[in-house]
Amino acid sequence: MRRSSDYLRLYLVTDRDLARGRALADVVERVVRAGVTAIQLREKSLGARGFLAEVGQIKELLAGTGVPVIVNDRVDVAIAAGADGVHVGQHDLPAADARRLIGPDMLLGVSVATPEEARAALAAGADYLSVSPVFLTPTKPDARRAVGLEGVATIRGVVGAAPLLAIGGIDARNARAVVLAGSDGVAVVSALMSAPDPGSAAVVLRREVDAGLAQRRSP
Ligand code: TZP
Ligand code: MG
Repeated sequence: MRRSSDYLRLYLVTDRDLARGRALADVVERVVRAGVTAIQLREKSLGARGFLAEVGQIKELLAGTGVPVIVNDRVDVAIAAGADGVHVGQHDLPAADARRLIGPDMLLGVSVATPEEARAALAAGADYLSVSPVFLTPTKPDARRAVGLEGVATIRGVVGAAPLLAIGGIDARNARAVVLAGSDGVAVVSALMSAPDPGSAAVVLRREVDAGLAQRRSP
């Protein structure tokens, strides 16, 4: 289990439909050069073969960077591709089953919205939790009720120092507040995928996160 939460500082969740026609690998390469610390590949319509090929391509692209490649939902694809981790929600394979299948070394992330879900995910072997959704977002219209900054603070209050991420409606205007509320970083889709210049958007977001973390650590 990784103890450091540095890889959660700026976490891109991909959505090829929001990439303004750019190739996914192109966006990933640009944002990683600009300070993104983790990539979650999220593919809701690709079959297993296509998804496997995509994970392989992005892994190759990021080899040697130290930036983990995490697969959304598909534990089988994550294992077959040799990904660095897998991320599951409350309606996916239960965290304990995912942990059993991936073994002790791959990263396991779990989306949570309540203190109970957070405690259960940690007990099941999650390496990090993602508070989801913080704000309402058109990127995931079926997301549950937004928990707000208060939700992030409440979950931080019950998980101690466990690595904590937050997702949903986060951009450069609110990223620092999300970190000040207790998150160790921010996960974004549209703020990077749809940005006219994803590299500069990543620089600004990363600056906001780092400023929030510095402020939280020495108020
Ligand atoms: N899970 C909860 S909200 C969300 C996901 C994948 C979408 C976040 O998208 P955006 O564009 O960063 O608001
Ligand atoms: Mg899911």
